[in-house]
Amino acid sequence: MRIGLVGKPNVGKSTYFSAATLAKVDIANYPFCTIEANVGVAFLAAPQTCPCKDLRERLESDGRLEPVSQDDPRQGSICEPRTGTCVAHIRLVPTFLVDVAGLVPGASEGRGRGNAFLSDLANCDALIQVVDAAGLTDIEGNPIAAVDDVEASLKEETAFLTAELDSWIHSILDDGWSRGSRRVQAEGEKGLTTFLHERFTGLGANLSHVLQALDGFRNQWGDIDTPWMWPEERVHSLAFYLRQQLFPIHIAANKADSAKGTPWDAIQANGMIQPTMADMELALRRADSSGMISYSPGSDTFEIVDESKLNPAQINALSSMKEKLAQSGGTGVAELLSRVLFDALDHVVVYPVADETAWKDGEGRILPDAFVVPNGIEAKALAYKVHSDLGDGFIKAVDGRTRRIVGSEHECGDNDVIKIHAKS
Ligand SMILES: Nc1nc2c(ncn2[C@@H]2O[C@H](COP(=O)(O)OP(=O)(O)O)[C@@H](O)[C@H]2O)c(=O)[nH]1
Ligand SMILES: [Mg+2]
Repeated sequence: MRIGLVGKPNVGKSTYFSAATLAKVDIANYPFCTIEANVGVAFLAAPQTCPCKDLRERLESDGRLEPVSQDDPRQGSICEPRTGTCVAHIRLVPTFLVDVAGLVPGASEGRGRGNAFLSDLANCDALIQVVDAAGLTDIEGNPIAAVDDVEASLKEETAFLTAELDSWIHSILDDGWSRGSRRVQAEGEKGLTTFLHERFTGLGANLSHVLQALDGFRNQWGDIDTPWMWPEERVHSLAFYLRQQLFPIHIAANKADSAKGTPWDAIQANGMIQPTMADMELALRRADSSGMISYSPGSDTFEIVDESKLNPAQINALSSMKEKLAQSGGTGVAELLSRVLFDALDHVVVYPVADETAWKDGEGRILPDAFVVPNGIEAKALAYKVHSDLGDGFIKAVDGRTRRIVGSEHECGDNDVIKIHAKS
């Protein structure tokens, strides 16, 4: 999965990106070694406790494992993740994050990075627009003392992105419009559905997106009969309905630490809205990496490791951060990414293993892989994600919890442990 951060300059995209992709785990070890400069890996806590907790309980009750000792740095976790980590049975799983700079007026007409910018957006599975909830920047991102009306400026800021996307989709529609219209003449409304579906598959459109967009459009404009006669305004409105389906946009109302009240309540979005404090998240993760504090992303507090090693200014800064963090229930940075990945995109974490009893791989590592996959993915499709040979030779799968044999169409759910049998 790939989540894109987008927004006007100076809202905090790069800060958000750095914070979310800064992890103690060794990112250089990540199997995708050559990724573009603006792409990073964010590790997020799996929604459920790692199955290594169940495994530990089973081993303990069989007398094959001692109970967790007080000084266990992994606080009971016994899995051996190939990527990410697991402490206290909180398993971290990877997702790609992209810092998509270049939202400028007229991108849809080729200004700035133009089409490169738009195709970056199209390559993401979900978009988070970072906006300035403190009102410290104008619409072009220039720093200012403060805008007069933050709610109005937030509305303008979000409308700016959707307007660019609408214009871009409109231009794609215009491109083949006479061909699309001819299909409606020949096949009726179904012709338009097929035309749109084909035209926008490259942007991730499926049939249900197209049908839902047409539903909304029909409610506003009535029957789809003579598209060749539609005024520009009506074609643009079709672009609007398509964009709503193709590009749900989640909002990070950033700089929440400096915001007055909750101006993000005024934002209307077709995605989630979450106040965030990206620079605090970055400061906390850096302080944690350097051993000054102990902080887990998503938490609403942290511990100072050794106060005697800090100077009064550091202690002051940390205690003011602690207060703000407690007030807001966390910085929102990791929380928003989790909500987007697990709730909006409806993804789950599945653990493929080679041994359905010991939950190990072929080399004896416990639960080494955690795959982030669409909820309800079929066993055979999961097999393909593990390895194409496993998919091609798929025979059956075994549910590691119930030990039940399941077929290729078995739907996998969150936290499943699955053994796949394949012809070799
Ligand atoms: N007050 C406040 N400032 C922030 C926050 N996040 C980022 N900034 C500041 O906003 C400015 C622009 O940040 P940057 O990440 O470079 O923005 P980008 O242009 O969108 O990538 C920098 O001075 C950051 O320190 C935040 O949560 N609160
Ligand atoms: Mg930047």
